[in-house]
Amino acid sequence: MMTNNKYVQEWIKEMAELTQPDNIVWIDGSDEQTEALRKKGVEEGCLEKLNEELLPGCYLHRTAINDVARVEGRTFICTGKKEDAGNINNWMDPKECYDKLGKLFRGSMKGQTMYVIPYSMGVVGSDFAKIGIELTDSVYVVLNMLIMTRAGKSVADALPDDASDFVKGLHARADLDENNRYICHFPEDNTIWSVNSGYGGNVLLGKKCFALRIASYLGRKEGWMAEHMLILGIESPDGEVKYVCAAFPSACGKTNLAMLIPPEFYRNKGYKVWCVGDDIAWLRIGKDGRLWAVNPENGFFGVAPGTNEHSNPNALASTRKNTIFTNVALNTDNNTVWWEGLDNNPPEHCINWKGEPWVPSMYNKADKINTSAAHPNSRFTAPAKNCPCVSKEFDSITGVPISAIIFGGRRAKTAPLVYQSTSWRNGTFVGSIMASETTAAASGAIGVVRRDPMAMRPFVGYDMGDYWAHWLEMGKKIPNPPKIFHVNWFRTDDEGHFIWPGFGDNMRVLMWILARCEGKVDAVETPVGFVPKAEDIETEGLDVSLDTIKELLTIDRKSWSEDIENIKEFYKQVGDRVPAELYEELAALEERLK
Ligand code: OXD
Ligand code: MN
Repeated sequence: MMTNNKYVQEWIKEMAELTQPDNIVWIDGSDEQTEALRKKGVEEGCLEKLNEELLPGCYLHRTAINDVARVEGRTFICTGKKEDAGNINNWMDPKECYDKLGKLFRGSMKGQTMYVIPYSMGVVGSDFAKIGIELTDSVYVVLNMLIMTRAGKSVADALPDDASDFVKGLHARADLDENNRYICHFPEDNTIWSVNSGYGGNVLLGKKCFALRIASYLGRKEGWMAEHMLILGIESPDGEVKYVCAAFPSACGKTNLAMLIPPEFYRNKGYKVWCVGDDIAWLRIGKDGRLWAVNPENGFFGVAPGTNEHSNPNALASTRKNTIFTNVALNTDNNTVWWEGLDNNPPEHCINWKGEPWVPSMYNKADKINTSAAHPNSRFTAPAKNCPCVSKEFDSITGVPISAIIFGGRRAKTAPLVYQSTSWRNGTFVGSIMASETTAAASGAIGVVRRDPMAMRPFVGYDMGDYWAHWLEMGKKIPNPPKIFHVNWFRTDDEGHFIWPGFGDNMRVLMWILARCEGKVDAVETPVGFVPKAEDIETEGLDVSLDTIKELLTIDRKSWSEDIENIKEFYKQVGDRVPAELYEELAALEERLK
């Protein structure tokens, strides 16, 4: 045992009695142990070593074909009272769930090793940091957790002997049976049980399960916030850095925005962008009355397809060493990796994500999942310190002060390029009505609106209405709160083409947002909030006309009015804990749109 903490010892003993591993190994975080585990992974066949010259320290892993994404339908919040989990979450009675999953865990580690991973979300020693322990039978999970979190002996040492408030995570692959796959959270016991999956978001328990679902519950209890947000800093030529957080639904480009490269116009002036985080922010009120943020993670678990020299050179650079790739294609000519959208040269000899030989002619846009070389949700797990634009404050124990919170969605018509809410309360409303439209996927309707409040729909560990109430409550407590904005990079013209160039040019919108925070620029009042005057969006070096900017900033009253009906239905679905203040905001918006 690496600790004298008797709560840890007893819990591990109990879990070992349940799962019956042949032996138990503590993860110490040393290079020697990590290297030995990589070798073991290769021997066992769960990892393939990639070209050491081109991709030093990099490995490829393939999950089971039926196990390639988070499974929201099999994710449960197990609170004593069903109402506390709310209508948006799946709920199971805790006792029933422990019994049901106990049967699946029983004996599941026979013949295997149980790894004990002590890890910290946040820098050890920071007021933000929280400790968890994950028990797993998967070497792949261990190696990913060593990248995604601060893990090992230093964390075990930091856990006081009498602490019982660590997060207890148990994971077993079992039979990878999708019909018995469960990702269950017991916020009242600080516990997470995950069984029958080997895919990242379901099994790297520090990430979505702890840092969002359990942490959001703790944040409400303790007066802070756990959010699905990137954190980035914009450095001006005089060296001052201002920070913003942004929440977008999954697969809407958070990693790209977090690592953006400023347009040449700004680069020449000396502006820089620094990445603090690409997925999760923990926010606390600082002594100075501002809201401060840390990224509790230590790596990036990014979507590979679409990542390239143009879309995100910093992310690509982050994956060139000590990275684990999951479900991408293997180029067998040189033992490197490839994915759709990396470049226009698919390898001639390649093994696809399913482990089968693949040639470029197999690709069929209408059936991406079955015909692409890399799975559309294939991933890289890369250390944050690999990122060329990682912030100097990445390891700061105080975090960074936040000037603006930015919500965003993928809307063809409804939302303008950017608008500013009129208050924290109105901003909370803006977050609560966040939505994205489905894209041209292989199956399913195009343009269906999915409401995804604060991008937290799958990640709030309690009732959504209570979560909104917590936002409103926080607003009353923060003396100097960030301003709240909404952006939409995805507005299209009548032919369905994107109007805004996106990527690095999104910085032009961020600059308007910062100017608003500093009171340096006027805005136009509209029914939904403040929008920029078209000429205040910097277009130097951009091939977009003033008329196009005007179009991007128009408020389409008809589509907003239609949206109101959808919002009302959604609020009804969330249920009777929706705060009255948000209904008032909704009524006021409806009135202004008339
Ligand atoms: C993620 C997600 O993997 O949001 O970050 O799905
Ligand atoms: Mn995410």
